[in-house]
Amino acid sequence: MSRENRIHCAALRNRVMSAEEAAALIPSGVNVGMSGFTGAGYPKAVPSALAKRIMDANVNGKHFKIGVWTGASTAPELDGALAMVDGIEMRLPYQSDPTCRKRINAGEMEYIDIHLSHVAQFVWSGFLGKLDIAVVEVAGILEDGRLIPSSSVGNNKTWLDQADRIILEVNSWQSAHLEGMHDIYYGTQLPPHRKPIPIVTPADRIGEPYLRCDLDKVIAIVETHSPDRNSAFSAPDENSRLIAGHILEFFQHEVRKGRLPKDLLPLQSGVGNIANAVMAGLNDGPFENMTAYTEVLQDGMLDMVRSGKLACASATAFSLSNDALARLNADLGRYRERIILRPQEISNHPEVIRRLGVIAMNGMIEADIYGNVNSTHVMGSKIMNGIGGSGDFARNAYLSIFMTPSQAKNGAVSCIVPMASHVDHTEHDVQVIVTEQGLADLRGLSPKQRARVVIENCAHPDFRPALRDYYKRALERSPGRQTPHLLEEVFDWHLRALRGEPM
Ligand code: 0RQ
Repeated sequence: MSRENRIHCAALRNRVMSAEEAAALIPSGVNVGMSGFTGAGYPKAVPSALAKRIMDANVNGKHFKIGVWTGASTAPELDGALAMVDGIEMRLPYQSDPTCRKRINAGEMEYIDIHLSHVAQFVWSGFLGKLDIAVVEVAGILEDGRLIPSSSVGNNKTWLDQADRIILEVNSWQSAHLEGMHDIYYGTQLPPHRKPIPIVTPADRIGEPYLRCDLDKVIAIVETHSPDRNSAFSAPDENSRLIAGHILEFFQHEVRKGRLPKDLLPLQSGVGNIANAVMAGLNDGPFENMTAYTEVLQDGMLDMVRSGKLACASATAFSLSNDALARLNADLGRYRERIILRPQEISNHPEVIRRLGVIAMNGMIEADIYGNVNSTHVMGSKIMNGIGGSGDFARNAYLSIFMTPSQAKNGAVSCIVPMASHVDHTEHDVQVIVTEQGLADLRGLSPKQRARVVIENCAHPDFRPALRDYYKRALERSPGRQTPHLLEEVFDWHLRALRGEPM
């Protein structure tokens, strides 16, 4: 992408400055709403300049920290840089940065893990305190001051609306052809004034292609020319291929039974390699004319748009490898007709997800034999990333599927356990569990019936005998119980793993 003038608003031209000058306008102690969602559309220059400033302040013995609110995960230039200098007091709502994760688990950074669809309304309602400053990347500024959104929308509408002061990063690396792809809905209200969100198919556009911005609040504009994170996906491994295969077979079965239409229902797909592999499987599979109502659009889904398998994809962000991005940019005009990027309170809106009948497919850390799912914590107390949108989708989906390899840590850890060490999605919101071993369809099963199917279909053969033994003894102890457990040993599995022994 060439460097070009993307600032067409004459009134804002005199607010252009360097990243260092803009960072100097952010004082310690403020809450900053930054753009960025799964490595796309985050500010590339101001956070790093601010990190440098924080480091200098720390050297001089000053305590400089800010609250960082985003759409979801960002990149080393934002989360990484600020966490490295211990500059984040409070982080929300989803992160996946290794340094952030370390700081959170060391008690050096507070972290609030909330459903992605809730963030905007929490801020509108004032539950999170005052939003002082917005730092938002855009692809350009129109003559009248409206903003062309970047490769993610996330919470940007809310940040621009709610913050007292605004810093814009105008990134000429982002394709100018993004213009027109977004659908920013300005009709959301707080109760008791809420109206229905008028989306009845994933392709519906209900808003406008630009972000509105009060020009009087803009205190700085920084021009950048820097790429998004664009991490490569690994080629689907054997486990991912098997998981994708089980899901495809299950969909075909559901279509034969008349429980899913032959073009399926709108797909939601979580982050990571397994989710990407499932999309690759669907791209090679028998279904045509599918749609997606999701939050992240990864390589696999982009390939499905390209092949025509996916008629339309609605999301809030891209999360692409460099190769996929090159394919997108080479033909963005064509993709723009079939891809819509929306604010995350709409991409993840429970009302819309329920109405459309979304098929939700998300990764997990572990599930227990009764179908409770842990998406966020390792061994019950260490945060991995966060719940992200998985709760928004799983709770409201027509079909909610969770997937994981049956084992982690080179076979030392079973991802099917007697009792999940932390629960993000209860048995009531989990309908299908899939591992490379097989698929457990839990719909219509009681807890005791579920336990048998989860152990026999999903657990790794190395752990199956111990799980059978646990369940058998729990049942013998209390045959009449709704959900039999041996409370005195239920976390022995995790305790063994914490001691470095095989579970
Ligand atoms: O850690 O890399 O240190 O070894 O967890 O595991 O197998 O690489 O799986 O990348 O698909 O992530 C749930 C974290 C899975 C993700 C989670 C360890 C494992 C490894 C990652 P190491 P994998 P994935 C839309 C939806 C919540 C948010 C969500 C996630 C690391 O899917 O963040 O769904 N989901 N959002 O070794 C101990 C176990 C383990 C384990 C895995 N049982 N015990 N460690 N690991 N299982 C997107 C957004 O909302 C933005």
